[in-house]
Amino acid sequence: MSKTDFSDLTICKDAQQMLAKAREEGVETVWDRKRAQEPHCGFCELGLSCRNCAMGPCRIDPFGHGPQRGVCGADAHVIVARNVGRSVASGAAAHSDHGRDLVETLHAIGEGSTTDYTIRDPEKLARIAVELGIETAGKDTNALARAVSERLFEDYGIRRNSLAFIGRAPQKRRDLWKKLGITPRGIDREVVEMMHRTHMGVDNEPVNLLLHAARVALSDGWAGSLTATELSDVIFGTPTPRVAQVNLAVLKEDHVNILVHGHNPIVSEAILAATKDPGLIKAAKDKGAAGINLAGLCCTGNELLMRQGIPMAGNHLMSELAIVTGAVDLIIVDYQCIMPGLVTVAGCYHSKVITTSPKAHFSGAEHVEFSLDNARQKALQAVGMAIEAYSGRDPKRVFIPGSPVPMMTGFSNEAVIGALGGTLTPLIDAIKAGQIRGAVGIVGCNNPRVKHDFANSELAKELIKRDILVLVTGCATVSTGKQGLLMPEAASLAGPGLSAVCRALGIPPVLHVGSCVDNSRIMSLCAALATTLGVDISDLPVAAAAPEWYSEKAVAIGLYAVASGVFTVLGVTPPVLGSSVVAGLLTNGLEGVVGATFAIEPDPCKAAELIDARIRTKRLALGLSA
Ligand code: XCC
Ligand code: SF4
Repeated sequence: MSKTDFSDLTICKDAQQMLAKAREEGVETVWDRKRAQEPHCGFCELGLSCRNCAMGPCRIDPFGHGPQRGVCGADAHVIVARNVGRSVASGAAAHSDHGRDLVETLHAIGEGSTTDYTIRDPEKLARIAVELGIETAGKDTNALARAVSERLFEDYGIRRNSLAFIGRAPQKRRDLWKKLGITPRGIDREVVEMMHRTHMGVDNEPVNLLLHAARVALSDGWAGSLTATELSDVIFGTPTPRVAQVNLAVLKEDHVNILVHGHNPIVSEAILAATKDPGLIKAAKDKGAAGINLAGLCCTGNELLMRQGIPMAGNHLMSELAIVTGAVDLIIVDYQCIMPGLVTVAGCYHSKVITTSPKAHFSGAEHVEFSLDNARQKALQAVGMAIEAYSGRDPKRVFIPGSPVPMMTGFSNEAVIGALGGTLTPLIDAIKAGQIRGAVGIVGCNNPRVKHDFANSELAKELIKRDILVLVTGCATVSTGKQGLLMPEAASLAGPGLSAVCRALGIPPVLHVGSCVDNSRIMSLCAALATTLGVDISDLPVAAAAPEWYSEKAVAIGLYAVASGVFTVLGVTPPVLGSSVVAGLLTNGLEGVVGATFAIEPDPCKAAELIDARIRTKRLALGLSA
């Protein structure tokens, strides 16, 4: 049982208060369900179980007393490697299928078959067209939209020699991928090939399996996710810096409260537009509300936050607790990271859950299917349902804790380079001078196995102290935002060099660069830095960390970072320790192959030390001060 103040489960006051309320009201949360699962299966934790075929399921005894092979004869190394491969395939598929939805949206805009979406950044569309080698002369924006989307569709299905954006990676890196035979050829192709290889009796050599896992991950990082980011910018606008707010207090007691949850801005942007509809605002007022309030959760929240400054109610582990406030009238979801338990929690209150994607139905939720030709109308309908639900709210059960924390957002690469005067030179100079010793992307999730938000925010604090610039995406954004680290004032927590740079530019020492797919922004920035310096990404004083990761998408992100040359620290042990070959390759052997590895370190202070040591080594190798 946890302490009654719940401070052992989460560092966030708003979460602690909602956990107390949930306990009082008999509402089960993710932490209760996790406890009910303990102890977790030891075979699965080590990656030693397999159910890939009906001769099994099988498991390998890690102590050597029981079976050492599955029924088919697969040993521990093959089983663990196959399991890693399938996780990477699932994660890459999730990001990339999200990207595909944006390609389809761009195509529909170009064809004129949707009028519910437009192109807000035609200059970026034109830049991408040039990058992809598309003739732009004489083409209007719609023609460019068609041409770009048609080229990007080919990254999914058709076999080409190379992916559209692969040219962004430094030449040295591309040469290395080629030498290793892991240049990604197509998004769907690499995922499908992984499913093929992990079928019984196909690829039974762990190193070969892991190399393909790297190829799958690269197709995510340099194609699927990158496509999602770039086209979201084209369609919904490239983010620019602005101040917004975060935590549960962004909910408003006297408003109709709508939360968007999921990943794809296609639905959440339509909802945002609908909340501004004068007829609906009037309808809300007629019901006694002061207005309609929209806030985000998880990555679709990050998408709206980055581009529109819409406040964030919380991250992954806050999604159920947001409903426990009793103030959420509607939660509208697209896909990914939406816990099925959300529907049960909503059932304890008046809150309505609406699903929107044909790919993501939830038992117990209402389904309002969005498509490109009905998005505006469906969004109006959904907001109307929120207003209806508001009438059923029980004011006696409403408790919104605390007050909102301000946070800066919107640091797209375009915005960063713009703020630096149009080139990377000032950033490179600051790195050379040691004012900024290096940069680290803290990415991803929460996991109830880790004290909520603790590892994400402590690691950020430890790094900025050491003059290491931090870039955050996904759920780590909310963790660090709630601690005040995303405001320029946080410069006072940074080391002297970083602090001076932040003060000069008026920026925070922790920059919000977007959602999970926007980790591709970090890769593109690393690539641009490496290319400018004439080195490979693995030569840069950079690292990545996923202190509280839970998702298969995080596995794909971690692996594309490593395969691109970025040292990556995981705070949660992945299920690989059952194979010395797989664990050894991931945490050591890959260094000699791709110039980077994973490290596993749950303690954020020790993780910061590992990263610091790495950055020191890389700086010295570049002939810079440590
Ligand atoms: Fe999901 Fe993207 Fe993880 Fe948050 S961070 S829990 S994947 S919402 Ni990407
Ligand atoms: Fe067992 Fe092999 Fe089938 Fe896996 S693939 S379940 S190890 S027989």
